[in-house]
Amino acid sequence: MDYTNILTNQEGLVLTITINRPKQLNALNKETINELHHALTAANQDNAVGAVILTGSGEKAFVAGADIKEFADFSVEKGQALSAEGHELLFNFVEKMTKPVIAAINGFALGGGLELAMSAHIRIASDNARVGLPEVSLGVIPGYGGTQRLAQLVGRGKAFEMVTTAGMIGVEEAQSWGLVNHVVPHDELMALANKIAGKICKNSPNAISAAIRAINANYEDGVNGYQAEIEEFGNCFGTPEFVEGTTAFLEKRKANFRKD
Ligand code: DAK
Repeated sequence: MDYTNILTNQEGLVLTITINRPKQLNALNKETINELHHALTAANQDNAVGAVILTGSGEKAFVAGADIKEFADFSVEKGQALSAEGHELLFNFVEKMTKPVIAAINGFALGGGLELAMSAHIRIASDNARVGLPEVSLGVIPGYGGTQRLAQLVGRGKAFEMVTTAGMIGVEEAQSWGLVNHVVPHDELMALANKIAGKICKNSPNAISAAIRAINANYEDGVNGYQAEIEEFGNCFGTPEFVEGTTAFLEKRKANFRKD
C-alpha cells in the first residue's frame, strides 16, 4: 500500500513510522489513522520487525491532536461510532501490539496525539515537547482513551487537573509525572529511541510479547493480571527461545533468538 500521510523506514529490526502532515502539525485525520493501522498490522505480522518507533514529521509536533477540521460537524452518533473505530484501529491496537512501540515525542503531543503516545509502551520526549489534552476547550472530552490511560499513567488527581484545565505541560513536568520516561535534546531523540529499540531487539521476541500481554492484563476488565502472568510465564517454558536463552547463559555466550 502506498501511504500519503505516513513514512516508514526500517533499519535492521527497527521500524520507524513517521506521521507526515507537518503543515497540519501531523493532526490525525481518518486517512492517517487507517494508514497507521495498515502499517502497524504489517509490522505486527513481520518477524523481521522487533520494535516500532512512532514519531512526527518536522521540528514542531509529534501530533497536535485529531484533525479538528474533520470532526467539527459530527453528530452524537457519528462521534461515538468514530471514537469506537479509532480505539479499535489505532489506540487499542498499538497498546496490544506484540512488539514494543516507542513514541518519540518530538514536539506538541496534544489531544489524540498524546492519546496515541499514551497507547505506546514506552514514551520518550525531546526538550521542546509540550503535552496536554485540550479537548474540553473544544467542547468534547478525550475520545481516544485519554481519560483512561492518563489516569493509569499519572494517577487520577493529575489526570483530573490536566483534562479539566485543558492545559499543556512541558517535559520536565511530564517526566516528573511519569508520563515520559526520558527527555533529551531534540537532535538526540531518534538516537535514543533507536538505542532503546536496539536493546529490546536483543531479547526473546516471544517473551517480550508475553510480557506485553501480562502487563496489559492488569488493565482489562474481568482479567486477573497475576493469573495472566502465571499462564504467560508457564507458556514461555515450551518455547525454543527459552531453550536458547538458558542454553546460551550456561554456555557463556550471547543468546541468538532470531535464527532463521
Ligand atoms: N487539527 C487540524 N489542524 C491543526 C491542528 C489540529 N488538531 N493543530 C494545528 N493545526 C494546523 C493549524 O490550523 C495551522 O494550519 P494553517 O492555519 O496554517 O492552515 C497549522 O496546523 C499550524 O498551526 P498553528 O498556526 O496554530 O501553530 P502555532 O505554533 O501557532 O500553535 C498549537 C501550535 C499546537 C498550539 C496550535 O496549532 C493548536 O492549539 N492546535 C490545536 C490543538 C488541539 O486543540 N488539538 C485537538 C485536541 S482535541 C474523536 C476522537 C478524538 C478526538 C476527536 C474526535 N472522534 C472519534 C470523533 C480528539 C480530539 C482532539 O485531539
